[in-house]
Parts: sequence; C-alpha cells; structure tokens
Amino acid sequence: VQHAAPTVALIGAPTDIGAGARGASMGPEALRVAGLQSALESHGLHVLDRGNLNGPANPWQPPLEGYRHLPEVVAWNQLVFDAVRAELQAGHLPLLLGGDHCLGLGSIAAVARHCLDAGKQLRVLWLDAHADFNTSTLTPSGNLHGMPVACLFGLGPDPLTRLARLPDGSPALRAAQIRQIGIRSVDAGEKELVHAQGLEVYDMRFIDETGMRETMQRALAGVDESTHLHVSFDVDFLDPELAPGVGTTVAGGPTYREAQLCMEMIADSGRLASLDIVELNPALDVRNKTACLAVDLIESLFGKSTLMRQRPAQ
Ligand code: EXY
Ligand code: MN
Ligand code: MN
Ligand code: MN
Repeated sequence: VQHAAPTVALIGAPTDIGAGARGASMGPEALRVAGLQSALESHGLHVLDRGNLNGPANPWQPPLEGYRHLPEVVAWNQLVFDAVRAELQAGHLPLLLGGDHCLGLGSIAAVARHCLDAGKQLRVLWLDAHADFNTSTLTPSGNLHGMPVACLFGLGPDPLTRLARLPDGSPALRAAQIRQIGIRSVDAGEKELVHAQGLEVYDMRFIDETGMRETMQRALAGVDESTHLHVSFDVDFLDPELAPGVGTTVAGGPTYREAQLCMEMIADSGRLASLDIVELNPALDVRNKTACLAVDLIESLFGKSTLMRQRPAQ
C-alpha cells in the first residue's frame, strides 16, 4: 500500500529542564547539524523547520516535594502541547526535537487529544532504556524525565496530569495504548507500579530471547488504517557503545541492526503519524556521532530501507 508522503514539521524544544544532567538543551541544534532536514527531504518528504520553542531557563535547583523544576517543566510541556497540536490540526507530522523526555508528556497529550477529535485509535511505542513511570514518592532523583508516562496515566503532580487529561477528565493514555521497548533500568517501586498499571513491556531480556522481529510484530499487532502511531524515541534506548551522547546511559541496549529493524518495521506499518526524538545530549557526545546515528535511524523510520528493495512476502 502506498501512502502519500507526509509534511514533517520539526519542532525544537531546547531544554534539559527534566533531566539530571545538563546538555539535552543542545539536542535540536545537533540534529539539525547532523542533517536531519536534508536527510528527510532526500526521501521525498516535505519538511518544515518551525525553529525552537522558547521556554524558561533551567534554574538548576534541587527537588521540591519530590519534583525538580516543576513549574518550568509545566511551562515547557504547555508550549510543546500547543505546537504539536497545531501541526496535527494542520495535517502535518510533528517531529519533536528534544530536549529531555519530560516533553513526551506534552507531545503525547496533544496526540491523544488529536486522536479523540479525529476518531483515531492511538498506539504509542516508547523506545527507552527506562520505563519513565516514577512518581514523587518513588523517584530516586526528583527528575521529571523519569515520570512522563505515569503523568500521562494520570499519576503525578496536578499541573502536569491536568495538562495531560482529555476534555472528559480521563487520562491521555491507558495501558492498552502503549508498548515499551528496550527497557533495562527500572527502579524497584517503579517496577511494581508498571506491573500494577498493566503496561506491556518488551524489555531487553524479552528482545534477547524473542528477537527484535517478533518483538515488533507484537508491539505493532492491532495497528490498522484507523491507528495514529506515535513513536517516543529516547536515544538512551540504543546501546551506549553506539550512542554515548545521552545523560543516562544503560549498558546492553539494542545493536545497530536491531535498532534498524525496529525502525524499519515501524515504517512498514505505514502508520507513523508523530514522533519525539529526545534525550540527545551533545555535551556528552563524540563528534556528533549519536546525533548522526539518530538521523540515520529516523530515515529508516520514514522508510529509507523499504525503498531499497521489494518487501518479501510475510
Ligand atoms: N529512573 C531514574 C529516575 O527516575 O531518576 C532514571 C530516569 C531516566 C529517565 C530517562 C530519560 O529516560
Ligand atoms: Mn525516557
Ligand atoms: Mn531513558
Ligand atoms: Mn492524524
């Protein structure tokens, strides 16, 4: 099935407001320098670079009642929500250039609202070494980039869960709508909460035993023409030997080929409709190689390798 090439809107969100290390604020520019726009254009996509959102500076304060920088995190997420929503309403595919992963909250909240308005089924693929399902009492750090999924489920500080609620007051996201892939670092209490909430998690042990192909077939099962597929790609998903330019490396992530297959199978679904690329930290990178790898993988997400050959019969 051929799909019309979407118009991709790049939205820079240069902040490290939810992270425990400074530097993800330089992520959008590193992705631009790595040639993101021209790479996408070379595959026939129309790309609009909307420039950067302009939110509050990082005051670099310790946590207050379990959260670091909560008012600033709310402000950034409101900007992201509005920008992503506007692009979806214009019929564009928003590509959020983070920035740390706390911004996944605003992005996915906007996507969930759009799906409600457009009568679409939502499927979120959360590619990450971490579950990002902490709360103020469970978090070891107070860093809000470890909490966005819980907030999307309605578990978290009031101003953030309010931002993420649908007009009828229900949370933006339910367990049936999200699959987590690549997970290998979850805090003890966080793990219990993830299980209690019924999330489907394809952790590295599962990928080791089952393989990326079967993992992605399962993660994409049920995706059909009525599905809006959102990918939230935390760069720390990747093995740190390939991708050192992140603040929270965890050994034992997907290899280059596993990551490519993951992206290619998402492309083959033909349903990718919005994307976050987050946690890239150029201050910790080596000659921008993590940004270049991210661009390479994003090209695959948009069907680079599918164009190289006929797809074999399933
Ligand atoms: N679970 C740890 C915490 O909550 O502090 C680490 C979270 C890292 C989150 C990164 C972005 O995915
Ligand atoms: Mn994350
Ligand atoms: Mn992570
Ligand atoms: Mn849509």
